Amino acid sequence: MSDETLTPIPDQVAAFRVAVLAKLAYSVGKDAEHATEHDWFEAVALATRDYMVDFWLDDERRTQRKKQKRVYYLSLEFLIGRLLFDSLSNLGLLDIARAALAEVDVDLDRIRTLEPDAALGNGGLGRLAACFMESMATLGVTAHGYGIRYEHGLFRQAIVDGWQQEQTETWLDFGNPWEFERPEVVYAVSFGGSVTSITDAQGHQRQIWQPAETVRAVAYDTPVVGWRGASVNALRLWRARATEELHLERFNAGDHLGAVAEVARAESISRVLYPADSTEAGQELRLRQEYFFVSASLKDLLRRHLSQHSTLLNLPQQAAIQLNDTHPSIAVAELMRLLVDEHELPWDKAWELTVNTLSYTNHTLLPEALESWPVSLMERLLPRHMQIIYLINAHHIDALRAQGLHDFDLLRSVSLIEEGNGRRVRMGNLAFLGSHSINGVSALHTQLMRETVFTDLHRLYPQRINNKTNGITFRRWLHQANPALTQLLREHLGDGVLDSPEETLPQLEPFADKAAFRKRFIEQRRQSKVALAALVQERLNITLNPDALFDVQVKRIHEYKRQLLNLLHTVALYQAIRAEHTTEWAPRVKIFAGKAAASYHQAKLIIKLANDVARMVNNDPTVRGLLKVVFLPNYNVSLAESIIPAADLSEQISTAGMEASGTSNMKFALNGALTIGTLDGANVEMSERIGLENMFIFGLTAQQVNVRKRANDYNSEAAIAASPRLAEVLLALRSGVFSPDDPARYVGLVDELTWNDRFLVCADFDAYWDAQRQVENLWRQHQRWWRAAVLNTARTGWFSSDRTIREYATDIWHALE
Ligand code: 26V
Repeated sequence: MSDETLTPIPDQVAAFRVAVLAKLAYSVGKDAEHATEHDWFEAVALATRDYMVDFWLDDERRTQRKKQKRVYYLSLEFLIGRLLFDSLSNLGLLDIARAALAEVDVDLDRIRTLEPDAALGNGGLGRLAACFMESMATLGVTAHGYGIRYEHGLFRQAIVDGWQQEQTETWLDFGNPWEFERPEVVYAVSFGGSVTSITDAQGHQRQIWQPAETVRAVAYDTPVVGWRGASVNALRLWRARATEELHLERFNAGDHLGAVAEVARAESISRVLYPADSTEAGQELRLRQEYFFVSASLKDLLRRHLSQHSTLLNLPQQAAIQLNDTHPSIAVAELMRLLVDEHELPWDKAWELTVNTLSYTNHTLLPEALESWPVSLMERLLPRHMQIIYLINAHHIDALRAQGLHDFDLLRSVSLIEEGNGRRVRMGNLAFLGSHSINGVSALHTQLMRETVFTDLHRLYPQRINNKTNGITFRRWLHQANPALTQLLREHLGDGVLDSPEETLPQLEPFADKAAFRKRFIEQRRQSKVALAALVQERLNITLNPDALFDVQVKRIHEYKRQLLNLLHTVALYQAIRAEHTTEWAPRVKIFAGKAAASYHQAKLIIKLANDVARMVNNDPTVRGLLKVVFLPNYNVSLAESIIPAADLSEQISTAGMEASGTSNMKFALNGALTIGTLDGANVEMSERIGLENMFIFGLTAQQVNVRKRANDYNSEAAIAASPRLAEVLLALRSGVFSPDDPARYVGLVDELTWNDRFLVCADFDAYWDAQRQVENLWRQHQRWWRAAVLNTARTGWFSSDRTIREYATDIWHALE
């Protein structure tokens, strides 16, 4: 985007140029003649950071002076992506920087691409945390993000012979110009050992934890600036270090390897992001990561609180701690431990402060993603916390009995401990009990939380569950990702659209009926499609027709997201195009991208299928250019920024009831893509605002899915028998048409669909096929399509994360004056 100073003021340009050259000389140690492009990137980032620091220090002073309430956002993931344009554009420096660099023959848009894409997250949950950080800074909510400074973010995905291969991600190789290391902000975090009970001088029973192992958590701060420099907050990420550089005693005793191994063991905590977003929980290192960052963060925020207030009794008035999913939910026990054991508060007081300070967001109902830890592991790693959890549980169950609730099934379901094969701690229940607010991320998801995972807890605490429908930051997903559309909106709606899109975007509606405006709208889309086609040509050597319908599904590969349904449709379309020469097919490009968890075999097979189908379709001359299939490797934030503005059709086709919200659905609609989707997650609220007539909604509803599953009355074999088209697709897959090198490759997959179609792919296939024909119908009625596209943009303002954050700040945090 170009910022509001259309002609940058010469003084500011000169000042920026001088600042960059100074950084190049004194921080990078190069002169302009010998600087590499990367040196320039670093110098520009460092100069930009300086602009933020002044605001930042001011804000901190103001927060202290006014004793403003602070929000602490605890998240194991922050999928922030590149920060250069975020920062420049929010500071109003984008055009100034571009002009300043041009004077020294450096192309800002080129050096932008040298910044590594910080992938400290898996997908939606991590990206949401990043959007929230930006919105909190924009709204002037005093906030601190807390997480882990992973040395390696989410793996890089290479596609080798059609299969996903994971490669180590190395975003820190050239250092990180945005962060401030804070060697003086360091906390000891301990594990293991035992707990002894003593009676202190006052005659109080006290529990003393004697840990076996201690690591250090060192802080690294990244400033996050809001739109128009509104305010600057810090993202504080912890790095694990060994307590002593080398365990000297062991080293001196001759155990050289053992000494090094201990260092490695400590530092492995912040080594790598867990790359699974639903399975593979339950590993010790993961629990160590969770406790490590929670403990350091809580100690840090209590220290800050006590430095400003002399008491902890007003903690809930001065601090709100939001738990992003259950990953930080050990915070319930750790805060209790700190308050009771270290600050010597009575248990009941500590519990009241804990509940009133903490709140928890749930992001998934998938049973395999609901965290629980074996009691035995907890006891070994966090013995004092296990005691505290037992105690919380006992108080809780006693209170229920005192209220006359004796129903065994009820008590069992709301307990923190799951009995049965190996006892486990249910982290969802722990987070629920320890929080005053529990929120879902879309209306449907929140309702399903009440009806499924938390039915009984909800009955006991009917006020706690509330909804906060997700949002996205328009600065990144409109201004930065789509400068051409942003410019068009500014021309027609004025600059207010940049500041208050929620109020301003609806004024776009009348333009949907104006042919001249639609023409401009179509032109900007075409530009983005040409740019994406160039990227595809360069990376995959596949030629795309920018006038074809770009049909896009990009997100983590997961069975419930049903990339497979899209691929079955792709194959059906391919067969139809070959067979039905008389039908007029609209040229279409199917674009897929997304990573699969390394251990998720079925998801990896789906990637292979996409590549097999692509190879077959793209090389078949009888397709006559009517269909192309593309799988773009290594989906990340930057790639999303290129793909989303170029999409005509957005695929949001999860099995109803399974996608908590979705956020790419909002990004696509904002950029004017039409959605084909199920009534799932935030699609429901999108359809209420955008209008069913401007979307392609199909398939079973969550309620219908539920009925079929519960009554066990779904028979996919019958669904296949009733759909000759689907049967033909499955037959082709089964017989190896797409895998001549290994004809049996997809037999298992087809069997699964036939006998155990857990995600109701076959049940929805015909409805999906029909919806896709409606897509083509509308696409052919050019002007009607683009009218709907404009209306999608006009009606998506509500999905700004500013709106979401305003709701959190008002209803949960009480943090906006
Ligand atoms: C779970 C686990 C467990 C094993 C280790 C690593 C790991 C990482 C993440 C998760 C939970 C993933 C939950 C999640 O990403 N939910 C998504 O949240 C989005 C933001 O609310 C929402 O839009 C998506 O619909 C939802 O799937």
